[in-house]
Amino acid sequence: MKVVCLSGGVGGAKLVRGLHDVLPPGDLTVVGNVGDDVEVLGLHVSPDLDSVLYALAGLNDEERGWGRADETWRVLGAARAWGGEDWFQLGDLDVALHLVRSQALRRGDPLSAITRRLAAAVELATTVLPATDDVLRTRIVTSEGTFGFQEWFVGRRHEDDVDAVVYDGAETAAPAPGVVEALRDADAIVLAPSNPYVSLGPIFAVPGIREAIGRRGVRCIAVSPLIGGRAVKGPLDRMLTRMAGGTTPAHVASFYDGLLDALVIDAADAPAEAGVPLVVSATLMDDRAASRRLATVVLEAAT
Ligand code: FO1
Repeated sequence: MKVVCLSGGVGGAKLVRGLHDVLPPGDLTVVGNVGDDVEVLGLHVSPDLDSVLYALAGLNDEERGWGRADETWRVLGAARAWGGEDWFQLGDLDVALHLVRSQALRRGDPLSAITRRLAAAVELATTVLPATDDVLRTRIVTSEGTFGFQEWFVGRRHEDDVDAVVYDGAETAAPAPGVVEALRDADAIVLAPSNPYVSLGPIFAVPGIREAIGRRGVRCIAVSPLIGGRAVKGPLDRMLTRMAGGTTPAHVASFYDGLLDALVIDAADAPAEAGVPLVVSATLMDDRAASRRLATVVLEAAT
């Protein structure tokens, strides 16, 4: 069963890992967000693609939610001592990946080709595609100004209320090679429990991706990123309250605007009415077994 999963970082990567575990090898394609990519110390960092790669390779730090397990921070400390920027924490092991990617980008290789090589280096059967090879950056509009995503999220600890989210470069971006084809050939499409504004929004903003999902003849299932109306991690509940008017399943479903055949919600959000069929399950993925269980529920809803 060929499945395409659109995913952001931390929460999305947990479902991706579950899908990867329960599907036959090679049946999963992940389309990842690049809107929160950032340049730090001259290195190109793709946090969401990296969260997916690290989770699939079993290299991720479960506790922190991003970056690698058994990480050390000596490079960052040394860079700080030389007067370098240290607002965005790059671990020593993590830096290795950014060095390899940045060198290849400078050589002119597309991000999709680089990501394919990185996935091959850790022998992943799952295909990981950036939504686009073009430069697309999420910007956060607040009353204090407009900030790059990481500047707001990490630098300002996502404390400013968000008035709007914009996707710089989206209008002229094209889907990365393989994205539209994977959506066209999929037996099911899954929208991971990622922040709709800043993780899935930038993917939908690439012309051709939402349209390809709209054209599908297969089921499209989303997993709500909220549990009991609260974000498991991050600012989504505040963003939804301010920009969509609430944090019920109906508010989550409204973001996907006619694309969904079902929304998987946590038992803590049921009963509810969302204008789409709801599947009630336990959606907290606090270990690998929970990721597999939720992936199984999603795949049942998708068939
Ligand atoms: N998140 C933080 O809150 N602080 C950091 O210093 C930080 C560094 C970082 C480095 C590499 C990486 O792949 C992710 C990193 N993240 C950090 C997480 C990241 O900002 C967000 O989780 C995602 O961009 C949101 O999807």
